[in-house]
Amino acid sequence: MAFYYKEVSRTFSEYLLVPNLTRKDCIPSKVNLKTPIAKFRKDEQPPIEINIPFVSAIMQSVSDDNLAIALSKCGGLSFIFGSQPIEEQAEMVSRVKNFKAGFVVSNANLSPDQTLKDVVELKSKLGHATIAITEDGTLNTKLVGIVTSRDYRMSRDSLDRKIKEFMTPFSKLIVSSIHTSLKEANDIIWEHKLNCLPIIDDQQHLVYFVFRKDYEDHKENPLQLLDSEKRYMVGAGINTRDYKDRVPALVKAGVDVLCVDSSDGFSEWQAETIKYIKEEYKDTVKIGGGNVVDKEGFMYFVEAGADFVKVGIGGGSICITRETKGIGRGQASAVIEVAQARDDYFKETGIYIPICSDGGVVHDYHTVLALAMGADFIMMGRYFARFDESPAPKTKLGNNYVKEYWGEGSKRARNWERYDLGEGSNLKFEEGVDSYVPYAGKLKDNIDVTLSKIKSTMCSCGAISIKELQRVARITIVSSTSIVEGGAHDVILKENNY
Ligand code: RVP
Repeated sequence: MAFYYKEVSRTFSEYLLVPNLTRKDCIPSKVNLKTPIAKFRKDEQPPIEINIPFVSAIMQSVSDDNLAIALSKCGGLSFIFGSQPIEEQAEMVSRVKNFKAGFVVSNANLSPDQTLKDVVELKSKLGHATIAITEDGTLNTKLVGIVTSRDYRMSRDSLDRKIKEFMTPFSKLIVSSIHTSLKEANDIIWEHKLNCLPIIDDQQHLVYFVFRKDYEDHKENPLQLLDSEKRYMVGAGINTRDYKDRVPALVKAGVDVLCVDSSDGFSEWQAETIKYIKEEYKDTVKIGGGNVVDKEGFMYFVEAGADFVKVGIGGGSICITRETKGIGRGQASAVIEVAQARDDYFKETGIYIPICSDGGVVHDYHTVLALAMGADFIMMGRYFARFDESPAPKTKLGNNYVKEYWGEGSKRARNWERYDLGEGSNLKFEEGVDSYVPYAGKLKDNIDVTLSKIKSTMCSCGAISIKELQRVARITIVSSTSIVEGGAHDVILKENNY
């Protein structure tokens, strides 16, 4: 006879946190959200920690190098999507690792024989006020000047005026060499009252600009996630088919952590993949696996040698696995059971294996619930797809801007490896949809708001760290009637609320 769970399968919206006493020293500015993402022993420092408990989903519409840089700047980590050719994924990883905070590669470049009209057009297309003028308008030739809005007057200058007549020529520019550090560049900017400093190589090619505003920006990111060489940290997704080729390329590109990406990860293929990587690279490569929804799945990964385990089947906003295959489990129930298994294993062995709650976060408070229920960190797709930095196209739907967001199990992504049951390279049916999500602006602005909410909730629960929250949280199930009570009710809402 089949096994029947005694408990109902539940999701985050069915729970609430009950406040504890808030001590006077328990204030949002004291909350520390640092959290481990790879296995460690009791009394040892975790080998990798992230500064905020958020990672971005292994999805084409979410995690490319651009989003990875933006998220790492804020203290989180992206897992660059694996459903792309090996070289392209490795190239994305390497772009994150080689990104120099504060150093910007100029994409607004013209030649001296072009005109003010070209300047105006480029400025309105890209939104940049500083344009590099090079011999042939590309970065492959010498820098011969720059143009900023101080160099021309729209009210007087004719649009066909040649750039060479009004640019600030190279001879009058203050420039610096590629060996300049960000701190030195900033000192030069201040000393000479510049808005930007061109950084050139020994052939006078423009390598970067350093802008005054970017330095300030850099200082505003105290939580940025850096490796020991002060490079941004980044993760990447892999599959159970081409890992023998993909992993070496990603490692060479400098990836910090890997994750085997699968909708249902409780499989011999995943164990084989993780064991192979651990044998090849020992502990120099950190690798997580998933997804699982119960203790058995978690323990299977533990035995395979996983550094972290990802939890969740069917809860993703674009995921229809539960509808198509009838498998899965409410995200809250899955996290609660796996967290218990992790704690039991830690008690028995002194080895702590972090768990990641993946998918199904709809409201910001769901993230605090996931943490309180035992997740060490949280993977989100829909949340990040909405931002400027995600690779998803932005478009207008009716009167509103939206971003496209498609599942890895959709026809659009064609990521058959994620759903592979050992039988070949095609997607027989879809497990994900193609959709829109409301456009929400810059990643940092949104993360700041979400983090403020999390910290505030944690203070109400009397906790200033994730571990403390997990120890002291009191969680209650809510009835469907009390869920109604939790929103605005029995009032006539004015327009533009929320
Ligand atoms: P969400 O944050 O709710 O949008 O969920 C994102 C998660 O959904 C991903 O991290 C992944 O586990 C899962 N996913 C991605 N594609 C699909 C699918 O097509 N079914 N599901």
